[in-house]
Amino acid sequence: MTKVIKNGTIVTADLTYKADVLIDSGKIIEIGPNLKGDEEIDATGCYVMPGGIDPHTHLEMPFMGTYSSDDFESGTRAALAGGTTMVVDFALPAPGEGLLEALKRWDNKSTRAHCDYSFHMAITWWSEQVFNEMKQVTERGINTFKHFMAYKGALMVNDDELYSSFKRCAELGAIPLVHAENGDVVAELSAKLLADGNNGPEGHAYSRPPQVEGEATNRAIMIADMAGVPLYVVHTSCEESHEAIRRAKMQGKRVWGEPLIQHLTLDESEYFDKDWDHAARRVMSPPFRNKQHQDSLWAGLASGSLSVVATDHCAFSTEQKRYGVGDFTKIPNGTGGLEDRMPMLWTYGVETGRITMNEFVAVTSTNIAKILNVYPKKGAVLVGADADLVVWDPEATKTISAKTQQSAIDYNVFEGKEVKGLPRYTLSRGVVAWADGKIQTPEGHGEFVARDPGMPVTKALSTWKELTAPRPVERSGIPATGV
Ligand code: DUC
Ligand code: ZN
Ligand code: ZN
Ligand code: ZN
Repeated sequence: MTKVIKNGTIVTADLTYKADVLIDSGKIIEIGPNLKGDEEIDATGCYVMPGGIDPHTHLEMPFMGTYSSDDFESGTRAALAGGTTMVVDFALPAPGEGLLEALKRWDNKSTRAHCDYSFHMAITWWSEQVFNEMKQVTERGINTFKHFMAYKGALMVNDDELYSSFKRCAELGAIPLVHAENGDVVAELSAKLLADGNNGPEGHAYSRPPQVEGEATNRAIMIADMAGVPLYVVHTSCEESHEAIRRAKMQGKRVWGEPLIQHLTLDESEYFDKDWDHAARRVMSPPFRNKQHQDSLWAGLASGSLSVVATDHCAFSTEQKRYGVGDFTKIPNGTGGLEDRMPMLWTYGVETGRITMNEFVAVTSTNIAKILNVYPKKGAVLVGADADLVVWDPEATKTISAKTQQSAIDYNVFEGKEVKGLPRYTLSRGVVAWADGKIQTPEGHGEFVARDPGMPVTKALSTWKELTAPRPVERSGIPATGV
């Protein structure tokens, strides 16, 4: 059975043109005018784009005394509703737990996915076991390792551990990811705020100023450089961090930055809402920033100094947020966004003229597919690629509301926002997965996407090491030692 998407305009990261797309057995088999197939999907008035890839989700994650509320079922349903056809979730070993042990838990949870998925592996502690298991993890098709420079006493790793793990990544051809915030300073500031009686959700923002993020981003970039490995900085939220990434790029380092749709469109005033619940629901790390930081992130997307727009989807209900009444450090950190990332970015980016349609495809799909080494299987409209596609209706509108969302939680941080630009159909490996406001693929349709170790980019990075390798100096006239 073949399927043909007819009368649409194909939009990729570099081209816009009219053509039909013929699909068989989950793959694109032909692109061109007047194609025929057994089944037709009408894309009149629509753009046909690569399905979105969200490389940053936390589904059913044990965190801060609870579990994030969207699991692989509701999370991937939300993804498809918003035009995203692949998510990359973080397998998170408890400190002391083996990586393969944690991976087993993620394998079990992800059997319920409606769309394709992959994992990053988090390094939350360091030992010979972790060193050895990193190789087995890459052999399972996971070529990215995440490091938390914050969450002291829980997930945080220190600089010696960062350097060891980054060097191991370099050996394995894997890429390290960092959550860049100075966890020591955050802990100090939090304690001081609480001691002074500032225990409300706004204390969360005060405890994590842009400087803690800028400092950690700079530090991670320098450590990655010394380890001879590229670096991917998750949730870049401020100019200080963006500046470090820009500078590194200008120096020829392979460093990528990932702003979130939340940081691009919501600002710090949310924390000063009179309603405790309103503010607490928006507590995430890093926190929302002011307009100048937002302008910096938008400029980064337009200029190419920032590469990917993600969500860090980590949804907690109002009830879970209330664990932090009287102590903001106990508010589970995280916000949702999987369903809204693409419509919000289209509305606030493409509709406003801040980014082009082609840049939209680049930052929601193609760039990350290349970084993660799954291009052109994913992130492409090309013959041979997986038919993970979105038929995007630029005229469709809706008002975002918790009442109609797919996410399992009881609110939406974008509540009331009017969006223009929505999926008419989302296809996952050639199967219509979202249509008519409903999920169409069953639980378990999603498959694990293995990613090759031996990233070409990591092999290209030997300059620093060669320039700075220790060389013995031949000396004459060695002074005599003391009497
Ligand atoms: N930040 C969050 O807000 N939630 C999950 C983890 C993180 O780093
Ligand atoms: Zn993080
Ligand atoms: Zn409110
Ligand atoms: Zn995260």
